[in-house]
Amino acid sequence: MKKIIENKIKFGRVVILGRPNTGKSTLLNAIMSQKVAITSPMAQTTRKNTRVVFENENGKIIFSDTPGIINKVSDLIGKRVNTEAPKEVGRADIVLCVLDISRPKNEEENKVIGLVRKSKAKKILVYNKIDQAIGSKDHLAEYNYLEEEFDKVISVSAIKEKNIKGLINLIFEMLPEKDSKSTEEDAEIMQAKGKPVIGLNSKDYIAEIIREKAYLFLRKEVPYSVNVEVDSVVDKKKLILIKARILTTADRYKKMIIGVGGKKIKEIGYNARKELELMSSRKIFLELLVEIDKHWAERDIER
Ligand SMILES: Nc1nc2c(ncn2[C@@H]2O[C@H](COP(=O)(O)OP(=O)(O)OP(=O)(O)O)[C@@H](O)[C@H]2O)c(=O)[nH]1
Ligand SMILES: [Mg+2]
Repeated sequence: MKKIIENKIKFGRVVILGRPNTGKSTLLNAIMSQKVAITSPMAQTTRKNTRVVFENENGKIIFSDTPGIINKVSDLIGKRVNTEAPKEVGRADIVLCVLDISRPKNEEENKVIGLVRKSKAKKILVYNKIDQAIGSKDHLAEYNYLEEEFDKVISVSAIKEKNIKGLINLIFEMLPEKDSKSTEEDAEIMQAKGKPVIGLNSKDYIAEIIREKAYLFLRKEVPYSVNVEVDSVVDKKKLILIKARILTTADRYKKMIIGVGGKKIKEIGYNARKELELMSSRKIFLELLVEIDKHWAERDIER
């Protein structure tokens, strides 16, 4: 009983930072126990900051998943994506800096560390992929020196959902007991809008699922040429009819996305449909076209 009285309900903002591919989006999905962000082995899979509300008996947290920051980018989208994480850090109560300790450290980490250093928020260093960081793949010793810049350090496996509860408890412990009315209100507004249970009512979410499958089945630079637009979602009672287009910037990419005899696009469409059916428990018909649109990146920047 005493513990409950002592435990004040807390509200806070937590921003997840890290270089690309460290498992930030996988970690957010593990925290939320559902898929709220797409993931893939390609860098900068996440293109925009994604905010969701986590709630338990200790309070509510607005988590922001950010795209991984890359040191040198020349393309339009990469440049725009690189500006996302810095925008989010200012209002954070806590920043989580996610590291992939199964991969050697290199200078790519420095930009993220620089951003963390500038932040006035409390700081947690998260060693991720401990399931994979074994034997010659254990690079923990290369990252250890960073610990002194952080308030706390924790090891997790986002994919195996190891120590996720420990991380959530640590976050609640570290959240300041300050007046957090605006965070509380923002969390309520987001929850009223139906987040994090984003579903088929969200064209953006469907587009993300399709983009994820394109990332999984396409290689090299092709995924970076891709954007997905969902034109319509119609409930036909027996099934849901979704019309969507994969946009790409060049004819050679379009050919690769379609594949020999349409094999690739079928694979992408099949896997997107299966996932959307599983999520919605409805039958889905997905009409997926590939189109050349040289200017989608410019439009994306203006948004
Ligand atoms: N073995 C292992 N793989 C993981 C773990 N967490 C994430 N991954 C994998 O690492 C890859 C990148 O994961 P993401 O969650 O997309 O990484 P991210 O940091 O969000 O990347 P960007 O959005 O590109 O910045 C995916 O293939 C994940 O399945 C983990 O704990 N263990
Ligand atoms: Mg991501």
